[in-house]
Amino acid sequence: MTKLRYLTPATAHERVRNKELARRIRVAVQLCQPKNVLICDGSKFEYDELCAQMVETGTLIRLNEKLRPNSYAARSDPSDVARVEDRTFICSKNPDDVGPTNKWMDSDDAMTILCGRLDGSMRGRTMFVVPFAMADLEGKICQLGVQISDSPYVAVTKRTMTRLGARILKKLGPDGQFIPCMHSVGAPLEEGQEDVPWPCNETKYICHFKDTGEIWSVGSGYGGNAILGKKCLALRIGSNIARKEGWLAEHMLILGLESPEGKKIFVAAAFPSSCGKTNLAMLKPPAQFSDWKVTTIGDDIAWIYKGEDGRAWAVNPEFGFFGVAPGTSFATNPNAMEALARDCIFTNVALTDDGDVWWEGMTEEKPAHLIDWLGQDWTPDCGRPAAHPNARYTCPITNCPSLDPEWDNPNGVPLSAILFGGRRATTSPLVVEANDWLSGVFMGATLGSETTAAAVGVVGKVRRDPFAMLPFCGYHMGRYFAHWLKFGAELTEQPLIFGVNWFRKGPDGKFLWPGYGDNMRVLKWIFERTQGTADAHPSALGMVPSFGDIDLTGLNLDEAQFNRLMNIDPSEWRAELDSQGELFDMLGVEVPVQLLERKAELEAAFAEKA
Ligand code: SAT
Ligand code: MN
Repeated sequence: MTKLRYLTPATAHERVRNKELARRIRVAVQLCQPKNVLICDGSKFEYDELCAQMVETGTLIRLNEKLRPNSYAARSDPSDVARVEDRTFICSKNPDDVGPTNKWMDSDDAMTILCGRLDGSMRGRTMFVVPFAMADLEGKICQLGVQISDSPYVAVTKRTMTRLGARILKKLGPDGQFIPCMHSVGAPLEEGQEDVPWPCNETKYICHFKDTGEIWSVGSGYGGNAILGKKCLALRIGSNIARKEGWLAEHMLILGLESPEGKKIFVAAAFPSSCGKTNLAMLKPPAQFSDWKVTTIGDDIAWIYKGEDGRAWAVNPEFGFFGVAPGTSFATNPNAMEALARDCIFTNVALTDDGDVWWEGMTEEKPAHLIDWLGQDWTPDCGRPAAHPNARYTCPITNCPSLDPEWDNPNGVPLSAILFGGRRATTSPLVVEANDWLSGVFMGATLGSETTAAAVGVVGKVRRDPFAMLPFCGYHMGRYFAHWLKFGAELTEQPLIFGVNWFRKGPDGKFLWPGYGDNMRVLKWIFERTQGTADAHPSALGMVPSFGDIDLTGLNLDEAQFNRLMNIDPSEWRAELDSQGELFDMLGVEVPVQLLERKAELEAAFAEKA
């Protein structure tokens, strides 16, 4: 029988040909003192074995094989349920490198703290060495990383979320460079000590070393805190690499949009975490648009570069989805529901009595009894949510029925449009087309959104979230704006830029726009704008559709309601510009002067008439 090949810590590094990786393994072993070492090959056998072990230890619960084949549920520690922005640091020698929107720490101080926290932190545990690639190995901007982790949950999740395994080590060769990612849950097991299902540490540090490109995370096993290829590498370190190399690392979905005539465009869209990126990426057009096709390339991250043809090309560096479960249903996102039918790991969802999963919004009728995400009995009248609002699924991208045939093209896809969207109850209209790249960049730079459960903290408060990158831009935000302007100026054909808001509410507090599949109507107008076939009229913010320009057939939405959805209210915008000004003031002299000029232009347009 085949077995996982655990290595003796002291000699594990000898099994690795890459010299730098061997050195790092040796150092990590000395520092963290694991029980043994496993170099992950990314095989299905390895995945199944590690999952089986986690079932034994209680970290995973195997779901009913008939209802949810090859799938598991995990319950995290209640203190470890989301990204922790106030424990996330960009470390460098110079505080000015990271700007006021990031938490800075001196890199030497950070290393001293981290080494202290990691000292003996893997005692009694296996140290997994996980070689992975972000983006296709043949692609120009593919980045290789190696994550060292003491979490088997992280090791298996990374197999779903990244291109993982032996071929990465082969590609690295003896001298190849990679991004080192060091991770520990920070919960050593002493001799005879019983383990808990979700080991973690109350004290968390997620550190990005700007000067060396390393990532070190200790204390958490959840999502972006622990799956270090995602926000840490693909965005925070990625944005630094992108700036140096002249491309963009963005918090964006990528979708394909094909008209009934067979004309196809590709669109990228930035929304803050938990604002419906996955739903838009997998949108299923409503019945009257069934001759339109929406296809999925990515749901969270886009790396955008200038192609040889001078256009902006985008790749999804990921390999799977780590999506928000609550709210996902056959009504809101049927493609996701099909993708989740098998091969998934669910975290912090509720369990049904027949061994399946459930979360708020999955079905209209709530089950009569569940085990909630805390492991407690749950009934509809108990007054607690059954799933945590940031409960997530991990699912292979290839499960997705709307997957675009180009999803793994190493060159990516050429973009015709870029969307910026926030969650705004007021102020922002359903859709606006920027007049040019500069006003589009201004839209991105001043994006605001109500906070969600994806990060620990208050939910529902409007905060500025430039480019939906506030928690993910690994350097000074003002310089990032300048980088966007420069990138656009170098393109020979720029994508059109649009601002969208699916979340506007009426005075009764109800959403004015149905959203979900009906967003197809807005996508169709955007498609037609890229082809020059849809009408629009100028407004202070940019080109906007009039009633009749967006196809509303079959929707019960009259002209007055449409106008409310599209309303650009000068007094709301004066307040909005003031709030945008606070962000610009905070970023100081680094804000490109063109953006300040654009702001002045808008201020003049919205000024109170004397
Ligand atoms: O960063 S996570 O991967 O935990 C999820 C998100 O915030 O989008
Ligand atoms: Mn995200």
